[in-house]
Amino acid sequence: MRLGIIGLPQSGKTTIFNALTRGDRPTAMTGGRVEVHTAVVDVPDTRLDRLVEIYHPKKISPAKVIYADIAGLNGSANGNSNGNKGEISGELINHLATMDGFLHVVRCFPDESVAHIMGSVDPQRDIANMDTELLLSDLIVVERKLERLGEERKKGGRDKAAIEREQELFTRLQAHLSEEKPLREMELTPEELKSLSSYSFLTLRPMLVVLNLAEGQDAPDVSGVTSYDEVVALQGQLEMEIAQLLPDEAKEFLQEYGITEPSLNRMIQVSYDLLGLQSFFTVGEDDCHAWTVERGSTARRSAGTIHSDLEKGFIRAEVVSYEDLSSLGSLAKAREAGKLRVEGKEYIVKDGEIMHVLFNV
Ligand SMILES: Nc1nc2c(ncn2[C@@H]2O[C@H](COP(=O)(O)OP(=O)(O)OP(=O)(O)O)[C@@H](O)[C@H]2O)c(=O)[nH]1
Ligand SMILES: [Mg+2]
Repeated sequence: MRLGIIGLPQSGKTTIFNALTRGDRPTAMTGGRVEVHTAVVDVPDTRLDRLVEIYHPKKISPAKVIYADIAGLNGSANGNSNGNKGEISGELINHLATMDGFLHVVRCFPDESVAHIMGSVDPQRDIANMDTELLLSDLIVVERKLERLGEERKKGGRDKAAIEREQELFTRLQAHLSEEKPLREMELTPEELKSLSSYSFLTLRPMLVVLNLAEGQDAPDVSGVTSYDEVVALQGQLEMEIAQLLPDEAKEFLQEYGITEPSLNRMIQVSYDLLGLQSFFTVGEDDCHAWTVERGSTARRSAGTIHSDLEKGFIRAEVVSYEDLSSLGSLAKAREAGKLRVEGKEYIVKDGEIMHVLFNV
């Protein structure tokens, strides 16, 4: 699963990317150039920490998400402060199209020494501009498709009913986008969604707004701008500095500031949720492992993420909730207490459950 970090130039994308990766990429101006950096990031999970406490495994395997720092969008669909209007370049679209969701970093920090492309700091305006830019990009795709369908219909060739069905769908998309509403807010059937999957519509993907605050700054109210799914606020620069400290130093630092958990962790968890993902665990002295599955996955499908043999030869799974295992302290005790359930292949696995799969190939 891949999440794209987008935002206006100099909004703090690379700063937050560095915080995520404990990296130190230069946060210098990319000058509007398209530039992409990718990294695999562990999803922090206090439940996995607790399981590690119980098992002391040789190996710890957290869930992972890929983040990409994507520079190059400039929110200029409506014209920027220089009056420049622009379409998103093909190169940039290609990068954006490979993402499963977006984190929109919005500058809130005031800093005279960091130039703002719009000449002033205004989070509401920047959110709206980015939304519009993505929306217009989708609208262009829809309108081109409608033109082509019109021509196809005149020429004949393909099945007329199929063309009409597509025309009907794309006309609905056009109407929706024209009302400045992202496609993810549209009611689409699974078949329609599937037929759209080859078009890489940007506003179909989930969107998390990340308010990048200065140290001690209160988060502005952006509830009036409604087209994102979730919003988190964090102090980008501070989070980056914490991430670059050694773990012990970071702990001390957090205590000093009275922070129980860095907001960055929350941002990662929220983005994981936003992608419709959940974790289940396998435990043992060799490995405590968080596995990623889509919410609503069956036990058999989930077993397949561990290994395809487990899916093919699935017999049954022993399942215990995280809460029960955490309080009872071992699978054996959970079994004694009758908390270890035996579930079949169609069982819908819940977030945080610990699973032991029995299989035969
Ligand atoms: N004061 C302050 N400065 C910040 C903060 N976050 C980023 N900056 C500064 O803002 C500038 C831009 O930050 P970057 O992280 O490079 O921003 P970007 O979005 O990656 O910029 P481009 O790659 O050019 O689009 C740098 O000089 C950062 O040091 C913050 O939370 N507070
Ligand atoms: Mg950058």
